[in-house]
Amino acid sequence: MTTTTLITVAPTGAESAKSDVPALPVTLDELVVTAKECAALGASVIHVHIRGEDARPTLDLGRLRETVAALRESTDLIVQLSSGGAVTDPEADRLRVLDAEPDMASCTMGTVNFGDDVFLNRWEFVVDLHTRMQERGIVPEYEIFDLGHLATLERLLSKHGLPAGGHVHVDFVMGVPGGMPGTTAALVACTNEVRNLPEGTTFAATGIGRTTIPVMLASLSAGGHLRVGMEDTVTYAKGRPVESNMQLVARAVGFAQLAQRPPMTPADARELLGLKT
Ligand code: KMH
Ligand code: ZN
Repeated sequence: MTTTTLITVAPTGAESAKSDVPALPVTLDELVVTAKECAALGASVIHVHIRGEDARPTLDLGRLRETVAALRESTDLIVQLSSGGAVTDPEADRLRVLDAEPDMASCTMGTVNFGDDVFLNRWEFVVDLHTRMQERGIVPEYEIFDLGHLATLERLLSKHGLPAGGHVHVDFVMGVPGGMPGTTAALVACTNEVRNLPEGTTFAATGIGRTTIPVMLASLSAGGHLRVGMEDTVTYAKGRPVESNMQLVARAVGFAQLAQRPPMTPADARELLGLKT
């Protein structure tokens, strides 16, 4: 089992409105301040969705490039752009995210019902994303919303080869209404399936909403890593809205320390994930 915990912060997402969640970082300045503070607490990766002037989700390439540059300039976090975007984003815009040349990008392994919406990830699109990332040396984080997505990943790797850097890292996104539940049983089912992936494959997990804490504890006890942040969690405890992403990262760091697997440094995370240093 790894002796340290890779902590990813997903500070913004594409689902919450700033008007509903005022603490959500939506401007570049808010994002940079959040990134610096989360890095100081122990995060090593930042999973980024950006917003436009109107605080609504956007995949505008110029803004994405500016964001990648600003995060690199002000932190040593690994910059992972979301290629998932919002459920309404067209495939071409999602592929264009790679032109912003992040260290990593998310790569979702299949279609899933997403609340009242559908998060569409056709096989041909998944192959296109994976192949373009291989060509450009962008390291994927494979997003797994359901058990079948791990079977899709096995198929993808056997037909189209390993990702850039050669290391496979997956993130179980649990508790989405329409995806797998955020339970220990579901996480164990996923870890059993991970055994069919290349040796050394690592996993992180995040639980949406009220599944945040059970998933965090299950992942740590199973030797996994953590993703936390306001993309996934806007309620800290019953009746208590999350005050900041730092509050969520601090809680994750506390749990990781209790598990005697303190936060991994960005340098160690780069090595683990097969990123060029
Ligand atoms: N916003 C969701 C529809 C990702 O970032 O790659 C997709 C998502 C996954 O958040
Ligand atoms: Zn995301």
